[in-house]
Amino acid sequence: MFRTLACFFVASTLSLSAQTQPSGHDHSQEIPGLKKELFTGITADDLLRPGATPNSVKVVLVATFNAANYGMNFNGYSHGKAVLTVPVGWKVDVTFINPSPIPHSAIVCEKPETKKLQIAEPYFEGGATRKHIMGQTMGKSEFSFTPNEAGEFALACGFPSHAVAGHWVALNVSAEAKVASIQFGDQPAKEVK
Ligand SMILES: [Cu+2]
Repeated sequence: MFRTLACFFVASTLSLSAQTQPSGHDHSQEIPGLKKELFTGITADDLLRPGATPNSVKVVLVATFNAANYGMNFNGYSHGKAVLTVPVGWKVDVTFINPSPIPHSAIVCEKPETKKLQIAEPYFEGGATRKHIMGQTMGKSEFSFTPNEAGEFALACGFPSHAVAGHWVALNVSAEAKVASIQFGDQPAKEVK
């Protein structure tokens, strides 16, 4: 925990200097020590795919996908910069993969909860990896939940201090949407089919 926090503060300092020297830091590089076979072939598009059954989606979250945000990303995205939109009542099947020796986890929470150091429990029943506060390393796990309420949520890392450091993607549960869609950064949202 202390090491993680220390790491985060160093990362914040580095991030500030990177902003003043845009050419100085390459976010596309990989973090060493990853068990790469755990996520071979997985891309950012795997954050949201059609599910195996109607009215469901498949979400693959890879923690430490690359070096962006010092590894505290899902499939390369952090700070809610990938936005998953799912119609209310659809089932969300999540595969969580952490190829790194640093613990991470995944939990569905209300968007403002990402500002907290610790997220107590998933907002929707079943919506977290086991022992999300402890996290898990070098492995894969699955969970499912069905959001029965519209609103702005997040799929966040539940390891203490990671969400507040940006380790989360946004999840909008929509009463209006008829299909699932995903938006990366400033790009237009695209339907998932
Ligand atoms: Cu994390």
